[in-house]
Amino acid sequence: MSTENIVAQSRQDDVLILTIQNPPVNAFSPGVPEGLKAGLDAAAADDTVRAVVIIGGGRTFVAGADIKTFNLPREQAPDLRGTIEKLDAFPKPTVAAIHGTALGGGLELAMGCTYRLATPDAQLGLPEVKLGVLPGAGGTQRLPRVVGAQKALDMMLSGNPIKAAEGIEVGLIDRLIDGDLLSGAVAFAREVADARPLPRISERGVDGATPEVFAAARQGIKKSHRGQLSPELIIDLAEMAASVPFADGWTAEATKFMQAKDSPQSRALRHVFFAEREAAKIPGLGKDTPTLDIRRAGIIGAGTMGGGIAMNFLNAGIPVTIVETTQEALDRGLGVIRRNYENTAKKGRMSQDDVETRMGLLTPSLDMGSLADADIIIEAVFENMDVKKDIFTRLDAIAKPGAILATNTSTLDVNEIAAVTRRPESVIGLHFFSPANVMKLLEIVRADRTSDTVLATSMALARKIKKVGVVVGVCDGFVGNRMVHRYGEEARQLVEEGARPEDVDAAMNALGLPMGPFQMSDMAGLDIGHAIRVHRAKVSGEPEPDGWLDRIVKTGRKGQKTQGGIYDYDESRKPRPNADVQALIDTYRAEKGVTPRDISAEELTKRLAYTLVNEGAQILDEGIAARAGDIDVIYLYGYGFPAYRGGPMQYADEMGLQGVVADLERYGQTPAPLLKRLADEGGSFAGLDASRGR
Ligand code: 3H9
Repeated sequence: MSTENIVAQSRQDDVLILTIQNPPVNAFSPGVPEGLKAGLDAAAADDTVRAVVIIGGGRTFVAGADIKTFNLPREQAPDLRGTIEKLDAFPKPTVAAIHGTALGGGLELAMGCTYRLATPDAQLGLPEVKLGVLPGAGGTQRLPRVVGAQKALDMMLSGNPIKAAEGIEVGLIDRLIDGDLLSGAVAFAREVADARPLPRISERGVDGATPEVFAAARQGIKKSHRGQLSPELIIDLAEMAASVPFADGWTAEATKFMQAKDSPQSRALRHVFFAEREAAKIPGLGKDTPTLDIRRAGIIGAGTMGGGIAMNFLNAGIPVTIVETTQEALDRGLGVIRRNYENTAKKGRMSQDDVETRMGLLTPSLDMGSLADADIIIEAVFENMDVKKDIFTRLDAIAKPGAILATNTSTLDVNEIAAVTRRPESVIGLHFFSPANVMKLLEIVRADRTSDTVLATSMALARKIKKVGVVVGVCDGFVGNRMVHRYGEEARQLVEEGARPEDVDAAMNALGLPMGPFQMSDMAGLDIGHAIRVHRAKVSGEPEPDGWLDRIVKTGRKGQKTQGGIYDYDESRKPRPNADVQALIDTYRAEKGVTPRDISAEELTKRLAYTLVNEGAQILDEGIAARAGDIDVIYLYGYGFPAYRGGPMQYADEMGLQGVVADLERYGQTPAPLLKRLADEGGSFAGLDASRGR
C-alpha cells in the first residue's frame, strides 16, 4: 500500500474521519504519522471541520509502535511522539474510536486525543514491558493522570490489557459504543464539538501518588521482574508524572525509552516476540494445508504424563478416553487428575462445576478398542521401544482411518515406531514436558513420512490446547533434551574439576534461570538421569557409568522425592548443600587424581551456556530445528531460560559468535562447524534465520 493511503481521510459533514489502514494490526509504521499529521493539518485549516475521529480500519485500532522499526536510526523511526504532541495541542476535539486492541503506542495515541470511545470487546493496554521497553510516547505520563498511580503501575508493570468495561470504570474510556463504532463516534464528536476548554490529560494531576505506592512497586518487581531494567524505569517515570511538570516527564520518558530500547534485554524480548510467531510457521507448509477436526482424543497411559496430557484436552473442552492396563492404575490416574482440578478450585481459579464438567469429559477404559472413534491417540507409556512398537501395532488395527497416532516419547526414534504401522503418514511425535498440564512447550516431532495434514493439525491442536508448538526432527532427545543432555554432562564435568554444585547452579541462577542443572536434576529425580546413562552405556557397550552423580544415586539419594539428592531439602523445598555429598565428590576427585581448582563464575556461566549453544548449532546444521529462533522458543517454554535473554542462541548472538567460539576453544570444546563458520563470517544466528527467510 502506498503511504498516502495508510491514513484515509473522509468527511461526514462537520466531522473529519482519519482511518488508519496498515494491516494486519495497524502498527505505527512509516506513513502512519505522516498520514495522521496531514489529516490534522487539513482539519485545522478547514473551518467547516468541527471535530476529528481517529479509527482503525480492519480488525483493530492501533496495536502499538511498529516493533520492526525499533532497529532503525532515531531519525528514521516513525514519529509517534510528534503526532501525539500535535494532537495534544490541537485546537478542536479529537476522538479515538477503539475496537480490537489499543496497545502501547496505540493507547498512547488514544490518550493524546481529547476523548476515547470503545466497543465493548475492545482491550486497552501498555504491554511495552514485555518487550523490555516502556511506554515511550507519553504513556508513563498520561496513564497515571487518567487512572491514578496504582492502576497505572499495575497496567504498565504487568503489561496486561484491561477490557473496555473496566476502561470506563477507571476513566480511560469516555463511552462504550454498542452498535456501529464509526457512526457512534461521529455522533459523539458532534456532541462535544463545541466543548471548550478542551479537556487535556496532560493538564491533570495524578491521584494516589503516595511514596508507599512507588515503594511497594519497587519491592514487587524484585520478585516479578528480577534482573530487568525497564520495570525500574517505568516506576521512576510514573513517579515523575506525579512530581514534575508534564513537559519534564515527557522529555525524561524519551531518554529512558531509548535507554531501554537499546538494551540487550529489549533486543532479546523483541527477538522472542518474532521468534514465537515464526515458530508457528512451518517452512514448506502452505497456510492452506488442510487440517483434521479433533473432536475426541484417546490417551494410552494414565501416569503422570498421560494424566497431564489429558487435562490439556479436557481444559479445551475435548472429550478424552484414557486407557490403562489395570483398574488400579486407572483409578490412581483419575484420582490425580481430580485432585489437580480440586486444588485449582480451592485456590479459586476454577468453580466446582468446572471441575465436574471437565471430569465428565473423561472416560476411563481398560480396553484399547474403546479408542476406535478417537481423532487423535497419544501414547504416553514408559520409554521402551518394544512396548511402544507393540502399542502402535495394536493401534494400527484399532484406530479409525485418518486418526493421528502420536507418541509422547522424549528420546526414541519416531520413524522406527511409525514403521510398525501401515500408516506411517499418520504417525507423529508429540513431546509434552512435565508437568504436562502446566508446561507450555510441545515439541512436535515430524517423522520422515508424517503427512503435511497431520503436521498442520498438530500445530493447530497445540494452539487449541494453549501450548507453544515447535516442529522438530527425529534424533535422540530431539532439540530440548538433546541440548540439556550435553549441558548436564558439562555441569558434572565442572564439579569434577573443582566447582561445588551450588556454584554451578548459582551461575545459571545469575543468568536468570530459576533452576540450575543440579536443582533441575534433583527435581526430575536423579535416578532418571542415572537410568538413561546406564542404558546408553549398555547400548554402546561401555562400562556401567560410575561418575560422582551415579554414586550419589547409589547411596539412595534420588532428589526431592527422597528429601535429598545433590542437596538436602526442607519443607519449603529450599536446597541446602549436604556434607556427605561434598565428601563423596572429594573422594571421587581424589580417586581420579584431580586436584580441584577454583573455577570463576564467568567460566561456569560460559561453559554451561555455550555448551547449549554449541549443541544448538549442531542441531540447526542437521536440520533438526528449522530456525535458531525455534531453539530459543523451546528453551524459554521448556527449560525456564529467561525471556529477557532471548534463549541460548540469541544470548550467543548478543555475546558475539567470535567470542563464543574463542571461549569454547579456550575451555577445550570443539565448536560446531556451523557456529565456527558463522563466527568466521562475522554472522549471527538471527542473520542466518533471516537469510533463510525464516
Ligand atoms: C510501543 O508501542 C512503543 C511505544 O510506547 C513508544 C514508541 C516511541 N509491530 O500476534 P499476531 C505482527 S511497543 C510490528 O500473530 P494476534 C506480528 O508479528 C509496541 N508487527 O496476531 C504478526 O506478523 P506475521 C506495543 C506487529 O491477532 C502479525 O502482526 N505493542 C506488531 O494473535 C499478527 O500478529 C505491542 O506490544 C507490532 N506492534 O495478536 C503489541 N504487532 O503475521 C504487540 C503485531 O508476519 N502485538 N505484529 O507473523 C500483539 O500483542 C499482538 O500482535 C496483537 C494481535 C494482540 C496485536
